[in-house]
Amino acid sequence: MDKQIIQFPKDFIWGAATASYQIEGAWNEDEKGESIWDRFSHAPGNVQDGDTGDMACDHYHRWEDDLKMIKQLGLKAYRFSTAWPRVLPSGTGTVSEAGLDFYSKLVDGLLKLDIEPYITLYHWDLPQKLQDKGGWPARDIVDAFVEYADLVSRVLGDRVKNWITLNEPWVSAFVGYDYGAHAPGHKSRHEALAAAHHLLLAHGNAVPVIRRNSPGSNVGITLNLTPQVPASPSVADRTAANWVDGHINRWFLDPLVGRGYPQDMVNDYGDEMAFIQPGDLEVASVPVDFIGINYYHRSVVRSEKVSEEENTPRTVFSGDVTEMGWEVHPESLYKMLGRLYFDYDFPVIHITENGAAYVDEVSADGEVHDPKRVSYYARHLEQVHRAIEAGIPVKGYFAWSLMDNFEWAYGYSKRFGLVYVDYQSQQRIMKDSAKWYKTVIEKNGF
Ligand code: IFM
Repeated sequence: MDKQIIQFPKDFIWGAATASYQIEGAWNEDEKGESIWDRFSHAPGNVQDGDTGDMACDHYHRWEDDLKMIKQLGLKAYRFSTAWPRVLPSGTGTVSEAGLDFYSKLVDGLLKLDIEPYITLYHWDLPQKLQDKGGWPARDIVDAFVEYADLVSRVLGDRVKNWITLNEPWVSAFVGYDYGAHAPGHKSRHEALAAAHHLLLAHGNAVPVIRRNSPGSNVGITLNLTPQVPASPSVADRTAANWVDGHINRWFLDPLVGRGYPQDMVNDYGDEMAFIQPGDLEVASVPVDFIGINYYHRSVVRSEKVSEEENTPRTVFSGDVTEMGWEVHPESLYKMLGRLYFDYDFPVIHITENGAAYVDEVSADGEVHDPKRVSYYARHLEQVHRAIEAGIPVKGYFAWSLMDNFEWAYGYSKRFGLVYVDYQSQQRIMKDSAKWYKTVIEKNGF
C-alpha cells in the first residue's frame, strides 16, 4: 500500500499557470494590436533561433481543447494572463470586442468545468503604441494601466474572483529597461527605476478599481523572489548578496508593505528618482489580499561584477541545476515563504509559479518521461507543506507551466510544461509529471 506522507489542507488550491504571449499565438488576428514582445521578437538577434510568439501554442484557436486538457489534469484553478493589446489594441481608447470575447469565453469555459480562473492583468506584453509614448518609464502609463484594468475587471469581474495586477515587475523593469534582454530591450538603469516605480503605482491605483468592479474578489500582485546567499563569509560577498537582495526582492517588497524604497539601495543607485511624487508610496502600498511568489531557485552571490557595463554582482549556480542553469534548492522556497509571512506580514501567500525546464523527448512508447521534473515538484511541494505546518498561510500552488511554451529570450528551446507541445503538429502529450501532479491533486498530497 502507498504510504501517504504529505497531506495538504482540505481547501488547498491546486493550479497551473500560463501567460498570454507565451501560449496564445494569433499575434495579429481579430484587431489585436502589436505588443512590445511582437516588435522585440521580430527584430533579428533578440530571441534564440529567431523564435517568435506569432503562433506559440496556438492557444487562441485551440483553447477549447486546452480546457479539456486542464480538466483532465484535475486542476482546481488555472492562472492565465489577458493580453493588453488584444483588448485595447492601442493600449487605451478603442476596445476590441473580439479580444474581450475570447477571454470571456475562456472564463465561462473554465467555470463550466468547475475550475477557478486566476487572471494576471500584465505579464509583459505591453501594447507597442504605449511603448512608443515612453512605456513604463513614462508616468502616463499609470492611467493607461488603470483604464485597462478597469475594462477587464468590469467585463469579467462578475465571474473572476482572483486577480493579479502584475507578474514579476522586477523583470518588466530591469530585464526590459536595464539589462535589455527582454522587450523593449533598453539599457538604462534610470529608465528601469522609473519603470519599477510606475509599475508599483499602476498596481496601487488598479487594486481599488478591480475591487469595485469585482466585489468580493481577492486582488494581489506576483513577484519573482530569489533568496540570495553569499558565496563566502567574506564581507565583500555578504555585502554583494545583500545588494542583490535589495535589487530583486526588497525593492518591491518594501514599498508594497509601506516601508518605502530600501535606503541602502537608494543610496547605491544614486539616481535622483524625481519620478516619485508626493503620495505615490502610499498608493503603492495599498493592502493586498495575497502576495504571489514565483520561485525557481536561490542565487549564490560573489562580489565581483558581471561586467563594468552591467553594474550587478555575479551570481553563480552550481550542483543540481535545471536546463536554465538554475540551482534546484527547495529549502530556499521555505525560507522565502517564512520571510513573506514573519517579516512582511502578508496575510495570504500563493505560489503563483514554480517549475523546471528539462530536456524532454517523446520516447518510442509515445510518452514523455520526465523524472527530474517530478522530483523537482515533489521536493518543492515538501517545502510548501513544511511551511504550512509552520503556520505560514500558503493557500495555493500553481505549477509553471501548464504546457511547454515560448520562454522569452530563449524561444522554444526550454520546456517548462507539464504537457509536452509538438510545435509542428501542435499535438499535446501529458508528460509523466502531469500524470503525477494529477494524482497529487486527487489525493491532496503524495
Ligand atoms: O516563463 C517564465 C514566466 O513567464 C515568468 N516567470 C518565470 C518563467 C520561467 O522563466
